[in-house]
Amino acid sequence: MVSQQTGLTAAQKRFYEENGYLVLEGVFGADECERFVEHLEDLHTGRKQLDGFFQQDKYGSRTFNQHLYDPYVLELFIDPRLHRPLADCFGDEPEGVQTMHFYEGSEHPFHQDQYYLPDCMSAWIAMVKVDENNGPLVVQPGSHRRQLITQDDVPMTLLPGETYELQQQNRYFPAVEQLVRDNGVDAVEVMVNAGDVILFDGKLIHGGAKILRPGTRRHALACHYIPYRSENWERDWPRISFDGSRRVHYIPD
Ligand SMILES: O=C(O)CCC(=O)C(=O)O
Repeated sequence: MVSQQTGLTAAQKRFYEENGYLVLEGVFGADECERFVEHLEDLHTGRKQLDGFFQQDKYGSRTFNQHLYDPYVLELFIDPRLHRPLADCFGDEPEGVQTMHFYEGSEHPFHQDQYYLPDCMSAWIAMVKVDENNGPLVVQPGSHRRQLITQDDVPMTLLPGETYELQQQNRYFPAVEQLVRDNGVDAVEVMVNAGDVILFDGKLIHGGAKILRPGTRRHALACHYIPYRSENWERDWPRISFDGSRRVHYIPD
């Protein structure tokens, strides 16, 4: 059953503004999720070939920006059912900029997506039931209204001999951990069903919770968007509108 084609209700908006995240239930149907999982598993095992397909073993097995070479992922990324909810959160037209498909829970340490992608927010689509067994998202409610750690605070520029992974492990993640403690609010794990979507603010502190049953599949497509008016875009990936049009650079009106 298709729902959430329209915008957020006043209560949903209030919850999102206060907590920095919101679960939209049943946005995608069970059949859609099953077909998508089958597609991803076929690619994973090599039963299906697709030019450009590659998987990274980074925070679990995942793909990066698959929408750039896989029409199936692109279709979900700019699915009309996500359009109004995202526009309501932004107060502006959303443009899709990045996708990550996770085959497994990530156990990704706490972070804020706007450290990497300024101005962004996410629609995280659960393709299977996600609970403590396969590693749900864990969020610190309200942290989007507190400090955002930026690259001015923790420079991305590598020190001599430092790799990106070490920069993250030794400098960025500890800074976020400190902020979690300073914010002093308990983090919550967000359990969802297949077809549910978690919308969350790019300033919200979140990560991948501990996986109780390692090796369990946890198919989820994390979609990242920025507002149309955002001038903060320095990458050469396209900004994709919900009508499918693309632009690479911000061009002032
Ligand atoms: O799916 C996860 O476990 C983590 C996702 C995440 O951190 C993100 O989408 O920014």
